[in-house]
Amino acid sequence: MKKALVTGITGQDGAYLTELLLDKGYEVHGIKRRSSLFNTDRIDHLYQDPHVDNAKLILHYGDLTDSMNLTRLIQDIQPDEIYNLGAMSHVRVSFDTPEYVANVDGIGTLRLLEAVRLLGLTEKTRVYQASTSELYGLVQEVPQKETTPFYPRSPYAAAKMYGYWITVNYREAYNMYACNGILFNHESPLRGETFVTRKITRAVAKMALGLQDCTYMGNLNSKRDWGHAKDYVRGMWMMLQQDKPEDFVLATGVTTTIRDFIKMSFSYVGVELDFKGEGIDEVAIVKSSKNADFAFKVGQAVVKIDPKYFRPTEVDLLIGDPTKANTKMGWKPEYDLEALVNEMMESDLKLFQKDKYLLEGGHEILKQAE
Ligand code: NDP
Ligand code: GDR
Repeated sequence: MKKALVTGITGQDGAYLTELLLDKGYEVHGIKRRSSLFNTDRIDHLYQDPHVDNAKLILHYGDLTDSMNLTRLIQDIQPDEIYNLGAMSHVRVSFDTPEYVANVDGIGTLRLLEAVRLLGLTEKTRVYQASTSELYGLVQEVPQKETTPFYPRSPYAAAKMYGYWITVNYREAYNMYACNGILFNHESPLRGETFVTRKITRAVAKMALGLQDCTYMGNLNSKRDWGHAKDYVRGMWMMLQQDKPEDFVLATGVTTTIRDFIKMSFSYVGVELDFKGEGIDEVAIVKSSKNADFAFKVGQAVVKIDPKYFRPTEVDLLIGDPTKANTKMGWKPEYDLEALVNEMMESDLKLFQKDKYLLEGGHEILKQAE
């Protein structure tokens, strides 16, 4: 039985990857951070009682800023595969916490690789590093592929750039099986609430159910190549099953503006939008609403701009070329954008239906910052 160690197991990708690895018969060890509230919502459905023999999912407290913790865990677990998914992964927030992001996303990667080396596990343990299309940043070439030059545009991307190169360096210097997955944006119903797709599907669901009138967004012009996280975690696993370690781009090859993602999400609830104005004055207004069960009114301003969501430097266009992953590993995405939007909308409508029942029953619904 293979053993995997997953950092970032409580995140979106950690949850889908854990499900996949357990299905494949792995014993999965995950590092979770201590927090003052439970933070395992995304993997609670996979929980196994550690008091019962043969638990295949084992959680450990830890942190990518703590070398001793990482070294001890790797020594105890002796993993066949490490998936380094842990990161402060929000690009906008990385401008507010640049030093922390460098420590976790950059040096954290080094801590793991060096622990594997110092423990003499370079021949046993394979390492997957969660690299990102944000490395491409300012457009140098489209579509972006493994050979496209990097030009990071945020503290997050700069930290991930260190993670990328230190992974390549440990592969070359110590003959380790270590590889980078350069993954383009991937989303799902488990996506963090403040990333743009989930922010949109949550807001549309709340508005449809009459729980909110309007949402505030940032730059609607940027374009992203969005896939489904389920497809992408399958690609991560495939990268660690090859004969030799290499870096791969995972992407769909289709790019879409934020504005079009908004249109698609509203279309799921039968609403057609009119976009008026430009820049910070842009507003999306309900032009027609076909589904009488939902709370939209013609003329309702549903999306407005708040410059606080703008980034000091933006990544305008991402579109990936997944040819190498397709030809060398046989990877291709099964979901298209419409199927992704539909799944996210369906899930968020269900989620907020609960709030609606609570409200109707006289209970208070608390608001959260987005
Ligand atoms: P999430 O933000 O959903 O999850 C991040 C995970 O990292 C969480 O489990 C979080 O724990 C954990 N984490 C944060 N800080 C630390 C720390 N100091 N020590 C240990 N763990 C920590 O990200 P995703 O699942 O979306 O992404 C997974 C990885 O892939 C990340 O590295 C991300 O940067 C990268 N990536 C993501 C893409 C995407 O589109 N989703 C695309 C390309 C790369 P907690 O739950 O406690 O916050
Ligand atoms: P990104 O994802 O920065 O691509 O990083 P995000 O969903 O945060 O932003 C995508 C684009 O949408 C624009 N945008 C907004 N973004 C957010 N979050 N909130 C808004 O209100 C809003 N309005 C417009 C952004 O400016 C941007 O252009 C994600 C993360 O998962 C990274 O960890 C990962 O590495 C990359 O994808 C690939």
